[in-house]
Order: sequence, then C-alpha cells, then structure tokens
Amino acid sequence: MNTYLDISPEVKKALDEGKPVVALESTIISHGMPYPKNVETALLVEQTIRENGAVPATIAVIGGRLKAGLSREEIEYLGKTGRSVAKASRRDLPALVARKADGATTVATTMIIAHMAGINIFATGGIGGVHRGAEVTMDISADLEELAQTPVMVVCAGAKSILDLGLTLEYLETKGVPVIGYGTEELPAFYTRRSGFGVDYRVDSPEELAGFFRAQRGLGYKGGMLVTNPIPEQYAMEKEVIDAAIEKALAEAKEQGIHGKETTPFLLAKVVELTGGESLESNIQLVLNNARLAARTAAELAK
Ligand code: PSU
Ligand code: MN
Repeated sequence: MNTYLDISPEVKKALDEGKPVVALESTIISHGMPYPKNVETALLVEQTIRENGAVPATIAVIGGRLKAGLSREEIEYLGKTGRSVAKASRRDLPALVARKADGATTVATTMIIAHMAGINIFATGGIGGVHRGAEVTMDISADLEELAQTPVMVVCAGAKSILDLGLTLEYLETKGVPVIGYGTEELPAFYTRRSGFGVDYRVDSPEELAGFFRAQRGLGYKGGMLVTNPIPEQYAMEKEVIDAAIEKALAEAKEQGIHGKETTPFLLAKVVELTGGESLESNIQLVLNNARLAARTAAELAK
C-alpha cells in the first residue's frame, strides 16, 4: 500500500472482503456547494450509498495524508472551511503531502487516490472539461487526462455548459475514454437532461455497466470510463434559466480576470448565486441519483 495513504477501517474491511465500495470527491463539498448544504449533502450521499448496498469512501487530503474514508468531523471541517481549503488536483498532491497540508480532491485526484486504495468506481456531480474559449486559454481540466490514464469508472450527470461540451467530447475521444449514457443516447448537461451532443454508447443497467468496465480491464487499458446519468426529470431546470445564469457567470469571470484553478469554483458559486436555491437543489438531487447508480454498479462489479 502507498505509504501516504490511510484507508478507514470500514472501507478497508469492505475492500478486504470484496464488498462494493464507492469513492466520493471532496472539492464538491468545499468548492462546489455552500455551507451547510454541502455537509448535509455529503452525509446524505454517503447514506444513499449505504442504502444501496455499498460502502462510501469520501476522499480528501488531511494533514498530508491521503484519506480514503472520512469521518463526519472531517467532512464537517472541509464543508465549513469551504473555498479556503486548497483545491487539490493532480499537480497539487506532492506539495500537500510534503507540507502535511489539507486539500479537497477534484475528480482527478479522487480517481488517483481511489485507485491507490483499490476502489474502482466513483460518484460525483459534474466533471471538469474543456472550457469555453480553450482554443485561446488552453484551460482544459486535468480530470480529462486522469480519465485517460487511471482505471476508475466515474459516474456523473454530464458536464455543465460553463464548459464547451463539444470540445470536451472531442478531447475524451482522442484520449480513448468511452462516454456512456445511462438510459440515454444524448450527453446530459448536468442541470438539464439534454445537451444536443450524442454519447458513444447507451447502457441501460448496472450489470451492463459492470460488463463494460470488466472488458476494459480485460483489454489491459490503463484509463477509465465516464458514465453520464441524466438528472431525474422532476429536478431538471429550465434550459433558458440555467443558460442565462451561466452566460452571466462567464461574463463576470472574464471581467474580473478569473483564471486557472479559480475558474471552475468561481463559476459554480456564481451560478448558485444567480439562480437562488433552485440550481443547488438540482445539484443535490443529481448527486444522489449518481450515488444510487454507482452503488448498484459497485455491487455488480463485486460479484
Ligand atoms: N463541476 C461541477 N461541480 C464541481 C466541480 C466541477 O459541476 O464541484 C469540481 C470537481 O471537483 C472537478 C473540478 O473535478 O471542479 C474541476 O476543476 P477544474 O476545472 O479546475 O479542473
Ligand atoms: Mn482549469
């Protein structure tokens, strides 16, 4: 086992016994939602995973230790500290470990730590991708590179249109990452069920998802796969409402010269601010929906 990694006793026991385990990220807690909804949601997501037959492993860096499985207190701490906690992507782990510092893990780093711990599936809300205007800024999330090189299945609700969804799909294709639609042929756009872009494959059951993942492992590929699960109909937002908020958030980010790792958290917070609680409620519901699917798929993978 990696010398910097701590697996919680509950997660360790489940892994040793071959029981299903689902990894969860922590940037969504610190940077993705406001306190106290972030903490409530993180705990509810863990509970949902348990109710669906798997053990949750929320991942973060605490005091320079890579943690797979957090205590309630650690989740509360990350949620309260919010955007003052370091957002940790792949390039940040060496510094956090060397300095014994804390970090909330993005999709990329959660995949790295999940894989180190022996967890092969991970549930989240949205992934990072190719930003709009990336042909000039070169702002492409490290999440995409991680999907290309780390063998973890990531279950998300697609990507927000703060990103260029077309370019994100092109990038994933180049990198050999299969994009799977759960019960859909269309890539979901996080708050809405449709984006106008097609996925590579439609899959309709956890069994089938497990089969795809096993085949990928059997082929000896090094990368992972992306499962996109549309937000339940009753929680989806009006396209016009969310598009207007995103356009406004993008314009403000440009005006204020926001760049680098600040871009995504800035846009996420702005969108919540502009749409009141509505987008936050949608966000919570889609994460719970992804947790259910990931837990059921983890159970298939453990068979
Ligand atoms: N998109 C969301 N919610 C999030 C994130 C993205 O809808 O919470 C977070 C995830 O942790 C993701 C990270 O991995 O932002 C991507 O950041 P960047 O674009 O800087 O790579
Ligand atoms: Mn970026």
